Amino acid sequence: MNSKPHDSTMFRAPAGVDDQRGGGGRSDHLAELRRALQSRPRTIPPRWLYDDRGSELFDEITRLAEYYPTEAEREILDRHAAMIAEVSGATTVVELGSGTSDKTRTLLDAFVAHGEIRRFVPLDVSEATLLFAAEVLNQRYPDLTVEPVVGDFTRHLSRLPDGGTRLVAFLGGTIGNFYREERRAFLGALADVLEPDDWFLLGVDLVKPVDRIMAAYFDGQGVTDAFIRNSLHVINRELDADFDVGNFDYVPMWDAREHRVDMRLRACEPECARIGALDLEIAFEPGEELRVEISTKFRADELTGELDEVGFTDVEFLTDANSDFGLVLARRADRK
Ligand code: AVJ
Repeated sequence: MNSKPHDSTMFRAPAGVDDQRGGGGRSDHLAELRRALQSRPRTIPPRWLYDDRGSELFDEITRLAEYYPTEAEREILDRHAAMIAEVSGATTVVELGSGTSDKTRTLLDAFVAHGEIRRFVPLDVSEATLLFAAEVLNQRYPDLTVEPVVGDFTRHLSRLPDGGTRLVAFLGGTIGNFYREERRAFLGALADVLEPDDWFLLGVDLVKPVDRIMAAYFDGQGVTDAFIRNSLHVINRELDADFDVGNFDYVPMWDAREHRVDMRLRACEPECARIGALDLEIAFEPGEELRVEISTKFRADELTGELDEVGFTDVEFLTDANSDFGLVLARRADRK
């Protein structure tokens, strides 16, 4: 990558900022959205959920009484972070996705106390988020090198820096957003960039009685409804579109075969939406649906099998007292 003109002494310029050759630029996202809107059922890729308002709404979701995953994962991390630091002996911790959460701090506190960590690498699509995270973390952990990488974890895992023993954390259950094939591709790509004896720490929501799951995605205050609906506001604003956001109902469904929540928007009245930036018009019949997000729930044995298939080994499944959520620690197997 080209050097930036104003490297700060506090942190290096994030890798990847000047490098759009690997894809992941706006035109990729537009092409992806066009395909998604024209497929059946029509879909919207989850990236369109997260503008500033979307991030705020998701934050609000994590504080809802019905939304159990955040607390459950925190409980597991509180209990096991020290063991994870010790067993892995990682000298570099990588976090895919957000970089300033208190979960990151729980993890880093344990690694710093253990004494082997040298470097923290947050990977995120937002350069602003990364620079803020780097600054906060540099204050809290003066002996740690914070080396942010701008990138999309579905495309830019090759941007992760080499060296030492690495532990890659992918928390929060975000992997539940992937379809089966996307998940396999992601896990395979991650296994491919890791060296034998590097580690993977993965947060996953677990299969449980459906009423508890659905309560978490159909909360009484309508926060999840607003969060899913916000994707249309984002597309309207960023892509010169004219979706009539109020013409859609939020309908979360449980897909028992794939054990996942399927979050859709359903058109009430006929609608013809125009997306200026795509030069595309889409007609909705009343009742026609737009799938915005899925949230897959996992069984320990199935996930262990998937990890094993792509090249992870020694899979250890940690759960909270209620067995609501899983934190999976796995090691990259030796290459044969
Ligand atoms: C951020 C993907 C883990 O699937 O539970 C929460 C997103 N969507 N409520 C999840 C979400 C609606 C969340 N993840």
